[in-house]
Amino acid sequence: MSIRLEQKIKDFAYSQGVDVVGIAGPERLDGPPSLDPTYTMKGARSIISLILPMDVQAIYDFLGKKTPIPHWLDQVKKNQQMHRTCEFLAGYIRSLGYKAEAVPPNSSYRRNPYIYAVQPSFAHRFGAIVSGIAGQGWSGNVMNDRYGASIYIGTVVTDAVLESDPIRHSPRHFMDGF
Ligand code: B12
Repeated sequence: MSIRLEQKIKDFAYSQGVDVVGIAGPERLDGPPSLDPTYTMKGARSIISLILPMDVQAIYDFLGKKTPIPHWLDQVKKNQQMHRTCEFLAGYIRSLGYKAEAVPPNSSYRRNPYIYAVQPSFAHRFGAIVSGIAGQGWSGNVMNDRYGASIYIGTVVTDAVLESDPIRHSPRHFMDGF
């Protein structure tokens, strides 16, 4: 039996050390401008959303005023790892005959006449929600079952029409349940 494209994509991401991966197809991407994958790549129809956990002890050390450095280093390391993984995953999808691009985890903004505007090329938080791997939290950040809100998110866009993963929780799951 041949392996489905969605499963191949997930298996590749798992092989890169990312254990939370979700997929959203075209019907999930009809939303606010920052959920539009075609800003990143013309013809994009689906997205793959990935999650890496933060080093939680480093957050305790930061908030406990012990030292901020481990959290800063973790942030740099995980963003780089996420960017690299998304670039590799996009390359893998291209090797299967589709178009694909990685969205940078951070510092990628839409062109705007106001030079300090921070409207992202793609909102990773919206992407994680519509891919079924995260839900809205009170802080504005999104939360995942396994890692809570202490996560970094990455996104790959592709012109492949992929089947969406199920949305497991109601929109208020983390707001009412935590
Ligand atoms: C701009 C930005 C910042 C700016 C914020 C400036 C500002 N005043 O808004 C600054 C530099 C301050 C910042 C800081 C941090 N950021 Co930041 N940031 C971004 C960035 C680049 C764009 C976010 C954005 O504006 N999106 C546009 C809006 C329209 O969409 P959105 O906010 O993503 O969508 C959500 C909200 O709009 C929300 N929402 C809309 N309406 C309403 C109404 C209510 C009531 C509620 C509750 C929510 C809500 O729903 C959407 C889905 O969650 C993203 C990367 C990206 N490209 O997505 C990272 C990102 C959001 N940041 C992230 C992180 C981790 C951080 C930090 C924790 C980093 C750190 N270690 O210090 C801090 C702290 C943030 C905090 N206090 O919560 C993560 C969030 C992970 C998560 N768990 O959600 C992201 C996704 C980066 C990543 N690749 O993982 N960030």
